[in-house]
Amino acid sequence: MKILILGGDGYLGWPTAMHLSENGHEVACADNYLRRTVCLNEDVSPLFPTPSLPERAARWKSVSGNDVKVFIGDLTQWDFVSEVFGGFKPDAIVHYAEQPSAPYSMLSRRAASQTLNNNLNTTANCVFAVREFCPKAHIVKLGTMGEYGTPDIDIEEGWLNVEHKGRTQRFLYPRQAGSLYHTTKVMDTDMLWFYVRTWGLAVTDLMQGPVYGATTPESGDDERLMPFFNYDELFGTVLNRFVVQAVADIPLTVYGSGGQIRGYLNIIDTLKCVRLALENPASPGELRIFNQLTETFSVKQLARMVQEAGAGMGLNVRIENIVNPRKEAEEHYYNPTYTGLKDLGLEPTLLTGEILQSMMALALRHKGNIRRETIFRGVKWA
Ligand code: USQ
Repeated sequence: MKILILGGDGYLGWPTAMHLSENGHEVACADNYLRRTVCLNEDVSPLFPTPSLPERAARWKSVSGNDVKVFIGDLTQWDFVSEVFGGFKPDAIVHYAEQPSAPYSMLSRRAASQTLNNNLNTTANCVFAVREFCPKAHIVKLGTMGEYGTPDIDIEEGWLNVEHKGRTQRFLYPRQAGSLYHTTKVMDTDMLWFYVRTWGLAVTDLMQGPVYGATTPESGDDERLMPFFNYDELFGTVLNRFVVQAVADIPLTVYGSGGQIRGYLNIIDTLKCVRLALENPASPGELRIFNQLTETFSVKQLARMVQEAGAGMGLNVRIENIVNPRKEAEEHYYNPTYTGLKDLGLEPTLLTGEILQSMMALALRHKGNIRRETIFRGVKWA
């Protein structure tokens, strides 16, 4: 297939580009370097430097022989969107092109506005471009488990049958997001559902939990092919942060009691899930939703696992419960269904001490780059 990755420079975009091209697809990436720009503006940096997208594409070509086409520009601008879609004419689109940080979306009015403008306008432009340039193309959109929040009932895979006064209807499962970033993903889902009903688009919406890891089969140990590995408060997801804190002798920053449960997955499984969704597309007029996680943990469970894996490497990892800067339930029920992707063939890569130790070994190699002042700045929700 010809697959266009929107947000191809990001934490998941670049590894997905390599993975799909290695699996025989023709791949193009579009990105405006939003992540790089915001990191620069907010003075946070990844654990090791990440070459530009054309540099990574050239390196990937030299090691694998696979081409990845690169478009640099802003997908909120229609001229650029029409150049990319009109030029490449994809069979499928993977849409990652969003401001991905919950804390950043809560930082200031400006950051909130940037998150709204970027995330909603890229999704709208993607929908309009599909209609204009490739109406049969399948859109695979990255959503988030955070759209559902932490309801006191089981979380179904996207939809809920509601019986009311003797009649029934299938609705999108109720959403109650926990940050403005997560709210933009709820709005994306609503927008896509509207255009699926109205224009008959084929869409898969992947409700993904926090991802961890940096190494994929395609990157191997070559750090120039690895994604951004952020560990700062704005862009680091919790497990990547804990691994870096462990090697830097910074107490693990467990927010509040640490009873917050989320669904996690290894970056390797993100790639497998996205490929499975692409190779088994939704039908025209269908909004198909999968919950994309492989196991659930509370934050305190993760902290203990990191502590134990660190001990195995001779590290004395400390855990600190700090006042939670976010507004979220710290003790709650959490029981999501996640069978759809396994039914398509996903074999999960579960979290082990060995995986944690390999992440710590990577962090140890770059210990000198760790900027302690970026670990916690206390972006408050309320
Ligand atoms: N947490 C801590 N200590 C930390 C950082 C986080 O206790 O130092 C806690 C948070 O309070 C939260 C949990 O760990 O309860 C997960 O936080 P996170 O920062 O790893 O993830 P989150 O902000 O929810 O967002 C991340 C990604 C986002 C993705 C989402 C999946 O940034 O792109 O959509 O994970 S989910 O959370 O399931 O919606």
